[in-house]
Amino acid sequence: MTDPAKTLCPYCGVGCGLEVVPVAQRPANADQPGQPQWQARGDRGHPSSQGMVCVKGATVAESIDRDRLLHPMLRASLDDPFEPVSWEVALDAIVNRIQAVRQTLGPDGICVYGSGQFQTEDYYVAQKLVKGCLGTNNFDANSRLCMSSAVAGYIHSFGADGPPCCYADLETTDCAFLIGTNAAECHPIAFNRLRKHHKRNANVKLIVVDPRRTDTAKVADLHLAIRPGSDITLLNGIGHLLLRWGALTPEFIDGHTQGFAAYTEVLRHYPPEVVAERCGIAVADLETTARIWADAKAVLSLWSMGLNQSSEGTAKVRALINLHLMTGQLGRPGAGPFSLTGQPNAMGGREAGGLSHILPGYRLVKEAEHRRQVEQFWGLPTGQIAAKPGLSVGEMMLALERQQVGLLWIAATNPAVSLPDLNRTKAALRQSPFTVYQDAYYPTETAAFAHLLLPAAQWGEKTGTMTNSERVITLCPAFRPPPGEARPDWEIFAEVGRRLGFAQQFAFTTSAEVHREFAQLTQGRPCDMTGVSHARLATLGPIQWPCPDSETPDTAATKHDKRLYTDGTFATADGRARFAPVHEKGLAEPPDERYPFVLTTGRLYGHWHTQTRTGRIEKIQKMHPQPFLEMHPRDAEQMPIEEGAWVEVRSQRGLARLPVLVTLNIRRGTLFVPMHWGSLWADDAECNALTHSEVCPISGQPELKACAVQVVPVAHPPLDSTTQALPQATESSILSAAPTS
Ligand SMILES: Nc1nc2c(c(=O)[nH]1)N[C@H]1C(S)=C(S)[C@@H](COP(=O)(O)OP(=O)(O)OC[C@H]3O[C@@H](n4cnc5c(=O)[nH]c(N)nc54)[C@H](O)[C@@H]3O)O[C@H]1N2
Ligand SMILES: Nc1nc2c(c(=O)[nH]1)N[C@H]1C(S)=C(S)[C@@H](COP(=O)(O)OP(=O)(O)OC[C@H]3O[C@@H](n4cnc5c(=O)[nH]c(N)nc54)[C@H](O)[C@@H]3O)O[C@H]1N2
Ligand code: SF4
Ligand SMILES: [Mo]
Repeated sequence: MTDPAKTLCPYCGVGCGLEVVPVAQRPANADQPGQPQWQARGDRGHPSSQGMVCVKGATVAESIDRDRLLHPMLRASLDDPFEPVSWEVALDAIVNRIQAVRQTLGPDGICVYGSGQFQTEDYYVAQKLVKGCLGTNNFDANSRLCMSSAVAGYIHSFGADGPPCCYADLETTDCAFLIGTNAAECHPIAFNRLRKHHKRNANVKLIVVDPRRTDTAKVADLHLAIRPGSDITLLNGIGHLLLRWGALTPEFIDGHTQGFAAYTEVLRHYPPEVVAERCGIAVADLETTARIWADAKAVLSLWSMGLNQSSEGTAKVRALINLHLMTGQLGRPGAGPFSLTGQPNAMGGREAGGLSHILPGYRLVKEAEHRRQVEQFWGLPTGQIAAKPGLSVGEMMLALERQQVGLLWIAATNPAVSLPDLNRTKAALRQSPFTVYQDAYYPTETAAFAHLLLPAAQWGEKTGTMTNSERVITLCPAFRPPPGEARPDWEIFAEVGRRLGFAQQFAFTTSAEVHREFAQLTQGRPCDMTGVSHARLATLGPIQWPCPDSETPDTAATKHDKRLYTDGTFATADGRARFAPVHEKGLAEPPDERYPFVLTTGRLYGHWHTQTRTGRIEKIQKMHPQPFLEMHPRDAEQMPIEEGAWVEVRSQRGLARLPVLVTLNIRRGTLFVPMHWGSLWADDAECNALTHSEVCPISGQPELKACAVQVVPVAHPPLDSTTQALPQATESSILSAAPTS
C-alpha cells in the first residue's frame, strides 16, 4: 500500500493535518485519463489538530474532480460564449493587455485580487510581479474582508502583525473569552481542544459574546447576547470595572506599555449601568464577566468576524487588546489576544505581503526603508516599489466605476458572491474592460464577469506551504497531477513575469526555490522563517515561526508552543505596546423606522463560503439544503409570520427571498442569513445583495456583519422550494477523530 500523503486541510485557518489516500480508480473520460479517487482523514502526527478533523476536512477529497475548469477560455465580451484557447494565446492576451495598460493608464490601471486560499509561494510570486516588477501596489486579497482589522489592530497595538498565542493555550487557560466568533462551527477543531479542557476542569470559564445563541454560545458558562456593534462599549465596560476594582498589573503597564492615562480617561465614561443598557445585557452579567477576568490567572480571548467585519473593526480589536495590556494577560501560557484566522493561508498571505498596504516579511509599503530592502533583494531600482499603498478591493470596485482600471485579475476568490453591496459590485465588475479569472472550478458566479478564464491547480495538485492561526507552517505536497491543463497559481504569475521581460526575477523552476527566496526575505523580521524550507518541512513535519536559521532541526521540529512577546518587549520602536483610547461609534447603518431590523450574516458548520467545493458534496448538501432567515419568535409574532413562511428581506440596496426559521437563538430585532448561497445555488438568496460597503477607516474592512433591513411576507414561495426541509437548529460539530492507521 502507498504511504498516505501528509498535507493540510485547505479550508479553515485552524489548519488541521490530513492524510490523503487513494481509494478507487475513476474511469477515463474524454478530458482526462483515469485517476484514483482520494479519501482524507486526520493526521495524528500533526501538532495543531492531533488527528481530529471536522466534516469539511473529512469530505474535501470528494470535491476535487467535480466541475473543474480544465482549459483556458477566452471571449471578446461578456455577452459572447467562452471558447477554449491554448495557454500560449491566454498568456499573450494577458501580457499584451498589461503592456497596453502600462502605456495608457499607467501601472495603477492594473488591479490584482487574490486570496487567503493561495499557498505562500503563490502569494510571494504575485507580490514580486505586481508590487515589484509592475510597480503598482494594487494587489489586494479577500483577507481584506476577513483579517485586515486583526492585522491593523495587532500592528497598532503591538508594532507588528502576528497572533502571539498558540493552540496549547486553549488547554492551559482558566478563562476563554470568545467574542464575535462562532468557533464551534467555524473553527471546530480548535474549539474542540478548548471544549475538552473546559469540560475536564470545573474552574475553567468559557464566556461567549455574540448576538446569536450559536453552538459556541450554547456550551458557554455565560453568554452575553449583546446588541450588534456594541462590542467596544462592552469591552470598555469590563475595563471600567477592572480599573474600579484595582484588578490591574501595574508592573506590566509601567514597564511595557504606553498610553494608559488616556485609556483610563476613556474608561470613566463606561459605568456598568450605561454599558449594560447600551449593550442590551444585565448589569450582573457584565459584573460576572469582569469578575472572571479579574480572578483568572490566565485569560485567553479568541475572536474572528464579529469584531473584524465592522466599520470600526480595528478599534474593536484594540479595545480587546487593551484589556490584555491592563491585566498583563499575554506572553505566557493560557493568556493573550488570539485572532482566529479565517482561511487556510490568510496568515501566509500576511507574511508574504499579500494586501495592498504591506510587503513581504511583515513590512509596510509606507516605510521607505522597507521598500528599499525589498527592492534591493529583488534586484530592482530604488523607487520601483510605489510609495503609496495600493487600492483595497473596495477601492478597486470604485476605480472600475470610474473607468480607471484597464485590467482586473482575480484569483482564488469569488467576489460576485462575497463582496458587499452586490448589485453595485456586479455593475462595477461589468465595467471592467478586461477581467482575468483564475479558478479551479467552473462554473462559479464570478466566471460570468470574466473575459479570460485560467484553470488553476488546487490543493493536492501543487506543492507549497500554508501557515495556520498559531503560526504553524505545513508543507502541502502535490499528490496528484492537475486535471486538464490547470497550472499552479505561482507558475502562472512567474510565466507572465518572464514574458514581460523579468527573466531573472522569475527564474524559479520549483516552488521550493520560491520558498527559499521568500524565507530569505524574512530574515530578522518578526516572522523570521529562515530556518524553514520545503526540505525541512518534508522531513521534520510542521514548523512554527519564528524560526530563524539558527534554530536547530530538533527544536524546530518539536516546539509548537512558541509565544510572542514573552519578555514584554513589543515590536514598536520603543518596545512598548500601545493602549488605544477608543469610544464606540456604532453601526454605520443603524436600524430606523423604515428598515427596523439589523441583519447579520455568517457561516454554517458544513458549508465553505460560496460552495465551490462543499456545494458539490452530497453529505454537506443534505446537512444544509437551503438558505434561510433566522428570526426571534416575538418578532415573528409581531409580523405575523410563521415558521417556514417566505419573506422578502430588503435593504436600501437590494433584496433576498428566504424562508423564515423562527428561533430563540437570535436577539430580538436582529436577523441572520448565511453567506453561502450565491446565484448558482439559489435564486435571490444572496445576503450581500443587502449588505453595505462602509469600511473601517483604518483597516479598510467592510461591515459585513450589520446592515438595516425590512421584512415583508411574500405570498407565493418559489415552487421548487416548498418541498425542501428547513434546517434544524441542532448542535453541530460532530467531530470525527482519525481512524487508527
Ligand atoms: N464552516 C465554516 N467554517 C469556516 C468558514 C466557512 O465558510 N464555513 N470560513 C472561514 C473563514 S474565511 C472565516 S473568516 C471564519 C469566520 O468565523 P466566525 O467569525 O466564527 O464566523 P461568522 O459566522 O462569520 O461570524 C461569527 C459570529 O459573529 C457574530 N456577530 C455578528 N455581529 C456581531 C457583533 O456586532 N458583535 C459580536 N461580538 N458578534 C457579532 C455572528 O452572530 C456570528 O455568530 O470561519 C472560517 N471557518
Ligand atoms: N455577507 C458576508 N460576506 C462575506 C463574509 C461574511 O461573513 N458575510 N465573509 C467574508 C470573508 S471572511 C471571506 S474570507 C470571503 C470568502 O469569499 P470567497 O473568497 O469569494 O469564497 P470562496 O468560496 O472560498 O472562493 C474561493 C475560490 O477559490 C477557488 N480556489 C480554491 N483553491 C484554489 C487555488 O489553489 N487556486 C485558485 N486560483 N483558485 C482556487 C475556489 O474554487 C473558489 O472559487 O467572503 C467574505 N464575504
Ligand atoms: S477545523 Fe475542519 S475545516 Fe478547519 S482545518 Fe480542521 S478539518 Fe479543516
Ligand atoms: Mo474569512
